[in-house]
Amino acid sequence: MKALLIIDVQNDFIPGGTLAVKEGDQVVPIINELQQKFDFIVGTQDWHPLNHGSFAANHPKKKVGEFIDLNGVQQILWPVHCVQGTKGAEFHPDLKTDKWKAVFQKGTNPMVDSYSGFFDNNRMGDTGLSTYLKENGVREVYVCGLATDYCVKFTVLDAISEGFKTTLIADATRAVNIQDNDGLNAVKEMSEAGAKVVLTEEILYFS
Ligand code: VGL
Ligand code: ZN
Repeated sequence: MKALLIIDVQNDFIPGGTLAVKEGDQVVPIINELQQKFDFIVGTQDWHPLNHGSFAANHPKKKVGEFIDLNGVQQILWPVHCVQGTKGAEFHPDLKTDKWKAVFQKGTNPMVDSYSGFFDNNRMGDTGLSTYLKENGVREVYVCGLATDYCVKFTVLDAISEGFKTTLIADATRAVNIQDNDGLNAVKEMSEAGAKVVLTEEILYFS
């Protein structure tokens, strides 16, 4: 069985949010259409406590975009975003969620960031997503959402390493692009790691 993984389509990653991804809102109608083609859909949600170690605000004298060592892992510092229970952490109001089987929350441990929907950045914490998919007979995953160069990328790389046949739906993602080409480089990296890269129209018209 194939599953659609919808990564972090949350208000803080949409223009107007605290960690706005340029054109992040444009993936919403695309992902809504894609959902018609899948019977097994799972969402992920960046879900940080206010004291999360990835927030620049929690490190005196440090600024957004600077790097720190967070418990042995190099960590870029972000603005406060997707705090548990806030509007910014909610899914985009137009995103359809009625068919979703489950939501996996990540980034809940203040000591380590978690870009991937599967594992923490130090690979210690496991959200349970891999086991859940396997228990439900899922062998193939299609990944979309935000952001191409962080949570989508690391979810795709972990999906491959967990043995799933993995497809990136490239036009159903947008990148943070701290450097201009981060999104493109991320797509290249996912492709080189073994992900198939497709466009939404291929799925809508040929599956
Ligand atoms: C994300 C940065 C920090 C993402 C989450 O969803 O791509 N990026 N936290
Ligand atoms: Zn985050």
